[in-house]
Amino acid sequence: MSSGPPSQLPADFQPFREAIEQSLDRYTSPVEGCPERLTASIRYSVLAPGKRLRPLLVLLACEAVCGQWEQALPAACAVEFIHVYSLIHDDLPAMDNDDMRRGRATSHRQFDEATAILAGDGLQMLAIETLCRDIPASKALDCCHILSKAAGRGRLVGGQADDLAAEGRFGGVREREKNPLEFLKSIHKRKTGAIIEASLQLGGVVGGASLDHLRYLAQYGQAIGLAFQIADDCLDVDGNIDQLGKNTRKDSTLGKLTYPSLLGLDGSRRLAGQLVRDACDAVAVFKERSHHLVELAKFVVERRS
Ligand code: GRG
Repeated sequence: MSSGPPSQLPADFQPFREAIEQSLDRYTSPVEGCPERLTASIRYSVLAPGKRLRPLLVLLACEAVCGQWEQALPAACAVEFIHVYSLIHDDLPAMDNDDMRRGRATSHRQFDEATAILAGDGLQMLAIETLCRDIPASKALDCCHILSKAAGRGRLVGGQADDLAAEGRFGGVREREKNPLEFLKSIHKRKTGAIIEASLQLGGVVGGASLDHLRYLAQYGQAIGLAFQIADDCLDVDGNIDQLGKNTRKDSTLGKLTYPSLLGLDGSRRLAGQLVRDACDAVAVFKERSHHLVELAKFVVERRS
């Protein structure tokens, strides 16, 4: 284990990362009936340089519960497909209206809006198709349930809707005025946290985790999900556009409710640090096998991109 918190992932993550990249490439290769332009747009967004945080979490959770992490690759890709769809749709003019993502033009800028919408739609179904086909039948139903629930109206989509409402859009009542910190937590628990928590659960299920072990993984996921969002808010304030590959200072420009706006930068970073310690405590039960999860938790708050 490295002594200090890593700002880049250590070299021993390389085998996981390579396996993820190869699998993403394979799963997004052309299929009959999918127009070339749609395949190109899907591959453009999926194969763009992302951190692969969520697929890594799937593999590391599987490893922590003594599973064979290679068997969790379909679930790792499925969760990345959902994540990428959410980024493509979030960037659309009707949502965040962004022109840069992962250091490149956003999908609707590179292609067009209809293509970007369809790429996102295609990725949602590719996620479910991948789980149904490539996870053993005894575990596929649980995996589909976990991922579809996390990506659904009560979590990812609901959190996104409330986030828009907080900006006074989506016909929004300004709930944020009543208890801003609780409102912010509730949005991010759904919008960011749910998919991160689901990643841990998917890895656990594929690895054959007991119910107790699934609970510890979920606790780790909830803590780093929130820490990740806090770090993201901080990077919007003090991050560098070249390192991040996306526009910064958007939140403050839009007057968005964020952790730094409520707790200040130092207070936000302190809270993120505490959450990382909570996450590491939750997986201490896995002893040496939690080593990579601990490294990744540190990376989540120390990253500069
Ligand atoms: C459209 C239903 C729907 C939801 C969109 C993903 C999302 C919800 C919004 C993106 C805006 C945002 C800042 C979300 C919070 C943090 C987040 C998900 C950041 C992006 O994830 P990273 O940093 O991205 O892991 P990479 O590109 O590295 O995979």
